[in-house]
Amino acid sequence: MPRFSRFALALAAAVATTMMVPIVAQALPTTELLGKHGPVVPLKNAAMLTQSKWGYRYYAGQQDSRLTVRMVDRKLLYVDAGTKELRKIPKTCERKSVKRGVAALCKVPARWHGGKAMFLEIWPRLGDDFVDTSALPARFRSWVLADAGRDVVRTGAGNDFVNGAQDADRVSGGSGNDWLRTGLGNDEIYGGAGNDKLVGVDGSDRIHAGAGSDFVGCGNGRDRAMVDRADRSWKCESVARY
Ligand SMILES: [Ca+2]
Ligand SMILES: [Ca+2]
Repeated sequence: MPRFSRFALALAAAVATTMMVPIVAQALPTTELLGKHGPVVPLKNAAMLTQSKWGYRYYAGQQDSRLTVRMVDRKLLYVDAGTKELRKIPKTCERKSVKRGVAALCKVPARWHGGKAMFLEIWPRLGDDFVDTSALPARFRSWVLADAGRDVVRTGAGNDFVNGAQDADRVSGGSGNDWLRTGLGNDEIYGGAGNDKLVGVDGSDRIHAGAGSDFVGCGNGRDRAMVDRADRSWKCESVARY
């Protein structure tokens, strides 16, 4: 076969695969993950931990995760008391037994030594999840996608990102310049110290900007914002100043 035709075939296959993903994803419940090559990875009461080029990524299914990530002996200790099985961990992590749930102790790989920011992506997805990374130092940046469910998320000293997406969530960013977005539902957001971007979107939200020059976007619903002189607010029905 001429080289070009082989290339065109490969390209067509790649396009077909890419196009398949959203179709397959739509047909499946969102509690399942699509593997790299197509097979479905169900995560009923289970979670997975992988390494990405940015850091670590933790995924869980529809159970109510109770995840805490903190530093122990310069390593990252993940404990999820709401998950029964840790299906997969990277080579840099070891499993630890805990009274309730699952745990893994993970090294900080060499590429993130010397204070380089490492991202800890946490996707607890469905369920009423609790995620606490509040004890982490600033070099660790949490990216939490909490999705549906009444979630509680607390992040640490780093510049963190949280998307509460749906339902009533309670999110606090700790120090650092955080971007906290809670989406639908009546949410409560605490920016803490640092220059934060706090966005309530829909529902009647309460937003506490904390210290720093914050942007508070309340959006739809009857919202209440607690701000100081350094902050800007947008579409907040009631604004109280510290
Ligand atoms: Ca933070
Ligand atoms: Ca703040």
